[in-house]
Amino acid sequence: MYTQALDALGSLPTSATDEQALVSRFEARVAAEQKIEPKDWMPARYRATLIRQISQHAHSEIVGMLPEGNWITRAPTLKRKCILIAKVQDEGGHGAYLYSAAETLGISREQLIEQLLCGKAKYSSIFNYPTPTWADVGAIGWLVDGAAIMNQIPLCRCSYGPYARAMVRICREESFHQRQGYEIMLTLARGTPEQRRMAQGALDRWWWPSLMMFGPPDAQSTHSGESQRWKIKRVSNDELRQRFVDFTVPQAEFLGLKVPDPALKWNAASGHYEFGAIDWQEFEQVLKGHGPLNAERIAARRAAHAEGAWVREAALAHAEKQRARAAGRAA
Ligand code: FAQ
Repeated sequence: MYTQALDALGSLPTSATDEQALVSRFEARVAAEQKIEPKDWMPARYRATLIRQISQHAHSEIVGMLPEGNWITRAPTLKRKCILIAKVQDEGGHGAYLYSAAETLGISREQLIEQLLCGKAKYSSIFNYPTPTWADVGAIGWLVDGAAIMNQIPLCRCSYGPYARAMVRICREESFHQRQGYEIMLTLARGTPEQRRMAQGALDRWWWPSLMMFGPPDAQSTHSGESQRWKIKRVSNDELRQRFVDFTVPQAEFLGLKVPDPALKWNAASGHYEFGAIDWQEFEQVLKGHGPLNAERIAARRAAHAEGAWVREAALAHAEKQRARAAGRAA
């Protein structure tokens, strides 16, 4: 990855006129829907924004394994356990694709992980909430993966090639995740009164944090203007949030569950649901590290990183041995 960064440096402009020409060519390519690839020249802020967004996304996938991972040993049946293991494993895979996509921009995986572990890098607010019941696993699949897909489908058309391609694959898997979550909710909603109460409780807990996942309101979104101009983000935070509400409320009705928002109502004139005010103070608190489980999540990642040190060392030693053997054969 450092080689790619050096290649990019090799094409650094030598004068303001050169720089302007490079910017114009870059913008024309973005406007023409051509993908920007790792070795292409790109503005420094485009690179920095992508590193920030892709790495936050990768960290979210990895930290996102924890809330559901908590239920693997307690899944209600063997079949549910197998499905949940596969789902959580998929999230790990998504994190790995995304770290690789970020590395193409000239930052190493070690640096990215260090930024997560020292608290410098963000990850999605949603993963700082607890999963006290099995229904929370269903609600995560239905709502959190549902919101993730809503946000990620437009990212499949992101102007940066490696991110767009990773998103295509990830979205396919997320769609299975969303359906498995909805199927858990359906089973519970059609079950005993106690199971229905569990399902309703999980919807109550995850509804508002899921709406927050789409990020601050457009008027307060610091990166949207630039990211939309560069076609990293294709659809605004508020527009995606509205799409999610419009899509999900009928699904809750089908389950016979009540969305915990007294202000929620269908507006036939606009063709959209109106919904109540989001508690943005809660969102800010979670982003500042004061959510219900922020400290626990980071502590779990730090412990996993420390406990995995021997695996990284063994993998490096194995790779070195293979390299030496191949070099010996070639000599
Ligand atoms: N949580 O100017 P904007 C998943 C930050 S994957 C934390 O609007 P932007 C799969 C933002 O970074 C879920 N921070 O920012 C799964 C910025 O901070 P900074 C993750 C947030 O980037 C399912 C500041 O606020 N998905 O769920 C959040 O233009 C189930 C200003 O915001 C992605 O990451 C938040 N919710 O738009 C796994 C998708 N929202 O760095 C396991 C890719 C905003 O300036 C189980 N990312 N911030 O200090 C995106 O699409 C965008 O980055 C947004 C935010 C839409 C999240």
